[in-house]
Amino acid sequence: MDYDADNIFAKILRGEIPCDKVYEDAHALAFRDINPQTPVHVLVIPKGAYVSMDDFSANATDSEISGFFRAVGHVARQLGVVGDGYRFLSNIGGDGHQEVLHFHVHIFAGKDLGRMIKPIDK
Ligand code: DGP
Repeated sequence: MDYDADNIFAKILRGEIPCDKVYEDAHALAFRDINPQTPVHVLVIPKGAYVSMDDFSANATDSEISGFFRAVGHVARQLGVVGDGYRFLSNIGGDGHQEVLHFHVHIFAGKDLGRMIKPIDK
């Protein structure tokens, strides 16, 4: 799938629309989700143009990958959620219900998050 430079996170990266910024460095930008699902719900996105985790893991440089995942860990520590715990998650494609086609991870925290996913029917 081709990267659409007009996706909403690309616009946030270019400063064309605002965000509630939590952290930024050379590799990543973190900001609060517009529709929080948990008391703490932050999105971390790479600065490069990657559609999804699949695209990022296949095509990003080692520097981009290490810089991005170090930033995710830094954001969690900055948010103060490591002690109680948190979840990070990335939706990919149709079954994953990815809405925004710029790779991002969600950081969910601030409450007991329960089971990871709804178990399949037996
Ligand atoms: P998903 O692609 O399904 O992993 O989730 C996309 C998330 O992005 C969803 O939780 C809502 C959030 N979101 C969508 N548009 C905006 C926006 O303009 N600003 C912010 N801060 N979050 C957004």
